Amino acid sequence: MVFEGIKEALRKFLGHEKYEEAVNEFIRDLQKELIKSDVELKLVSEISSRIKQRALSEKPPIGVSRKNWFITIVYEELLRLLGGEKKPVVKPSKKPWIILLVGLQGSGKTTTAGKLAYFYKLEGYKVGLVSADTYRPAAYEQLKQLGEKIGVPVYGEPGGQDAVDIARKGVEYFVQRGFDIIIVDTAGRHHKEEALLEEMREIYKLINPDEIMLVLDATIGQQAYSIAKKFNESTPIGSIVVTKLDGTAKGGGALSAVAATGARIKFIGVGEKIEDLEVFKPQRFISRILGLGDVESLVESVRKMQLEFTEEDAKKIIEGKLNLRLVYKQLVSLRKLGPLRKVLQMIPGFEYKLPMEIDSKELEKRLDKWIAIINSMTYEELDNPEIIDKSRMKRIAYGAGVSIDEVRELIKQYEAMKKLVKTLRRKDLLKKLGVSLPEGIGES
Ligand SMILES: Nc1nc2c(ncn2[C@@H]2O[C@H](COP(=O)(O)OP(=O)(O)OP(=O)(O)O)[C@@H](O)[C@H]2O)c(=O)[nH]1
Ligand SMILES: [Mg+2]
Repeated sequence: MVFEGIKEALRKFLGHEKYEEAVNEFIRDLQKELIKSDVELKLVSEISSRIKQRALSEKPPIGVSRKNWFITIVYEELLRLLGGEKKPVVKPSKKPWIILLVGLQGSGKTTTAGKLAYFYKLEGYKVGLVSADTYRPAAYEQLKQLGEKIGVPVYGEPGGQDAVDIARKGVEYFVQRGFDIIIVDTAGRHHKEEALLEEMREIYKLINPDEIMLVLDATIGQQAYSIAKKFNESTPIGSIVVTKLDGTAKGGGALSAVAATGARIKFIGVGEKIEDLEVFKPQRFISRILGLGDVESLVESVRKMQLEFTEEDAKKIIEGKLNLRLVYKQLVSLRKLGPLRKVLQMIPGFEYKLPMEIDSKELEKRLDKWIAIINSMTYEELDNPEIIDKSRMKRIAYGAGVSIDEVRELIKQYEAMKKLVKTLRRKDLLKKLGVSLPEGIGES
């Protein structure tokens, strides 16, 4: 698997004690891994300096621990390398849709033509295949056999010489018969690249395809970048298929071809069989190489940080069922409302109790710290704060980027808060404050 070592690097990062050192070490490991899997050197240096710059200068959003923030940055930058967030569109936007497959010799064009035909057929499209390869002796036979296996008609001229003419006639043939998708396989068997590119250009001009797909062999290494660039200069590449990603750790070159063309990887080939084609999902791919099952949803939650403090939560607090999760939600909701002083002033009965000298900025800072601290606790710790011993405190403090004393302080505050709620209940103060209690609560 490509980028296999990134997982290990991230694991190391998470166990590290000092943030800056951890970042630097992770970046070194990442560079090694990207180079090992043939990502182009310029891209390697670009991505590492971006990650470093962001990790050391950007501040995590409120409520996000530095560790999680860092993972988010790595995720986003890897995603950028692969062309960004947008999912590839595999559904043709018109009919007929003509796909021209291009690529070097042996890259997997013919195999991919068959796989694509099968994929689209299963999606309910009427698909035709055209063999415009007059160089490989048995090219037409190869495609015809594939077509027969999946019940897709193949146009070709055994022994034909003029690839450009065959391509034109093949497309015409299927268009006249009302086919939805027409896939044109071309030759890669040129000794000189220039002649190959020229033939491709001619076919391109004549059949006017809706999509040019570049087929890239994952094992090709660093050259992938320049090959993709060259193809793109001669005919505008619309999408990329990376083949043979099964069983190679060196797909980085092919994956970084995206950066050379601006085209998106649409499919990946993961085996020799006709069904071994996958729609490429960059998000899932990156989650997989980061080895954190659920990076996607982590990133999602880091971005949103939308926690609503519900009425039910309020009821729980009044009932004395206060726990750190509730405190957390409350803190985050509070912070989302805006400047603290204003917020406090909106609470009836509170305005005159606010001493003038209170430094709301200072308070805000403290709240932000608390949020970060709670954020680096485990669910178990949130539910039973009493299990938080010295070594847990140390871990939490590191994750939140605060001192151990600050963690201890929060827990103390929490205990005090819990006691206060109990007192309020007992003394029936809540009623006086205008908070109506649910039936049977607050009488104890
Ligand atoms: N493991 C693996 N093998 C593949 C994949 N795609 C293609 N191949 C193999 O790669 C070899 C070349 O595939 P072709 O489809 O003939 O390549 P081509 O680009 O059409 O080659 P030319 O027509 O000579 O330019 C064949 O042995 C395929 O079985 C893949 O995703 N995984
Ligand atoms: Mg072929």
